[in-house]
Amino acid sequence: MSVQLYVDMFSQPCRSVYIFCKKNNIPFEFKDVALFDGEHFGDEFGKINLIRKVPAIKDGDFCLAESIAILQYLAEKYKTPDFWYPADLQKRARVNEYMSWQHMAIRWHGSKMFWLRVLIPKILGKAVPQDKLDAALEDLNGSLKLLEEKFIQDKPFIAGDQISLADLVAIVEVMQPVASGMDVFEGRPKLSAWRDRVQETIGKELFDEAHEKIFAAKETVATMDDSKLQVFKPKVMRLFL
Ligand SMILES: N[C@@H](CCC(=O)N[C@@H](CS)C(=O)NCC(=O)O)C(=O)O
Repeated sequence: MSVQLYVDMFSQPCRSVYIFCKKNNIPFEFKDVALFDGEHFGDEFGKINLIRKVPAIKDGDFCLAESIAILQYLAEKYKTPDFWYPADLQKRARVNEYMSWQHMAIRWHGSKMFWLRVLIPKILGKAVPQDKLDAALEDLNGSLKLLEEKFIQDKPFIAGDQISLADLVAIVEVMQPVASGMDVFEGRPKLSAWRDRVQETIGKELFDEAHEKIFAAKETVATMDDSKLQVFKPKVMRLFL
């Protein structure tokens, strides 16, 4: 029986799980959960993940949330090539180190940039104040610097010579501000070369397919009915402004 994958491809962690399954020929059933239609608040999804966030999976009777836990579960269940989640204690720890750090760093700062540049102006009907954008940029720059200097260093990939879950988790987050129209690679040759290696290893076709929806997001949001996004307003005001 194949795994049911509950995802919305706007979402970075959904893209990492999707790419991982495709790249490793893990059989799955794609279950689209349209976040902007509030489908994650419905009864059906509530039975899969009470946290009401994507991604989530259902494997037989077993439901699992949280992209990192899902990636680790799939890597172990399907015995994917060792480099994804190395058995070697210290290599695995290096992968875990990145995956533990990224939630409140690249993920938070890259997402915030996307919300401030694409979604919030649409929700509020006006541009975000420049000081908020400047502060968010400073945070994102700080995280990107750490990604380069602490995690990539002079290695081809985060855990060494081969791609791992850490690179996959990293690239989908780095692409989120890019989809808002920012070139985060400009002036960062180390990050650009790493991005090229990760893209090449994943395969450009799969990489582009997984990112198609987020790269169309600016246009999708611009033409979206304003009222549709108002449900996010209280959360946005609390988190980002
Ligand atoms: N830590 C979670 C984060 C999941 C998450 O934040 N998902 C977002 C999309 S990127 C979501 O479902 N948001 C819906 C909401 O907050 O209403 C993971 O890695 O899976």
